[in-house]
Amino acid sequence: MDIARIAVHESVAKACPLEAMVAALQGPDIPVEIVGDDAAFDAGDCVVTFSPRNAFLDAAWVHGIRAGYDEFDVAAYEAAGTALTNSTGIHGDTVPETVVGYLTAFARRLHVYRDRQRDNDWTQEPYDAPFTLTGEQVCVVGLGTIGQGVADRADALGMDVVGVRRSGDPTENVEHVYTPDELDTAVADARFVVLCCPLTKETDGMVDAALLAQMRTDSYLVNVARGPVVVEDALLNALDTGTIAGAALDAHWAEPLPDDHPLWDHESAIVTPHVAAATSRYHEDIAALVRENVERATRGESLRNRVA
Ligand code: NDP
Ligand code: 7N6
Repeated sequence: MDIARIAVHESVAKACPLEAMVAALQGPDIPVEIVGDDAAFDAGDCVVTFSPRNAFLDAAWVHGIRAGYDEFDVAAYEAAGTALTNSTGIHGDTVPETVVGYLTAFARRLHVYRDRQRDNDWTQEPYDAPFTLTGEQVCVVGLGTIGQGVADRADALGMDVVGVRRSGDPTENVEHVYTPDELDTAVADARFVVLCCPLTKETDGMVDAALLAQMRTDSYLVNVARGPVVVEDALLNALDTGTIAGAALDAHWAEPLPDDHPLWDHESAIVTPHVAAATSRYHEDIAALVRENVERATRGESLRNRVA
């Protein structure tokens, strides 16, 4: 594959400044330019993008700057012979650190005190509300780059770590690995269930009313995966009725989360605007992946992170 141009689609601005991405991708040989929705592509193009567009199918290769590629039509890429790569592998610190933040907030009640601080309110939580992460069980659903990072940190905090992955393969710092058909059992004893899996036809709606009912009433759900992995009404009902104790959501059913969405005002929910992976060096991490693959393409080698 001979790459003659790297086209940075304007949707990249959803994750990082376009100019920073262009600068990070600059090399001696291949021109890098920003393109909009009116651009045309050909077999010399590598497109770097946040969102899919039909016109990208005319390029040689499209790089999605997210780990999740659920918005891309993989079959169309395969039919067109256009390579599609994703950005898994770069979120092993950012997202897990955010998850540790959610877990710590719930255990030490930090989200409650931040709310009260706005009203100069000194009220302390009931004696039996705070707990320590140490000794609590976390179930990590999806044990790839992000799930492994969560498991490593949870283990270091003295938590009891179980997890779920398709293969069921043993995983470092995870005491017991379940397969997806054992999800009910996997979540049953956990104080925290952390979703770190991709959105696929298997995971769409995976966390439904029945699964939430399997969880402990004092447990917390964390979703850093994709909104539709969780059934929206089922979660809202579970929070309202005390089926579970709370939830932290970075990934939502509609983004931005609508102004009038009940989650905004739910005191047992932590809502973040899909920023679990945000960092001031996101453009550099993406550019390193793209540059490595440009070199591979030049040498006629297979692309890293190729998903179509
Ligand atoms: P990886 O591909 O490294 O890991 C995915 C993991 O999910 C694998 O362990 C895989 O199992 C597991 N998995 C797949 N299907 C299922 C299933 N049905 N049940 C349980 N586990 C399953 O991906 P990443 O860790 O890089 O990212 C995971 C997802 O997180 C992304 O697809 C994206 O949707 C989301 N994400 C969100 C971010 C945010 O900002 N909130 C940032 C980055 C990613 P196996 O190992 O057996 O194949
Ligand atoms: C953008 C990260 C992913 O799948 O959802 C995340 O990688 C987006 C900063």
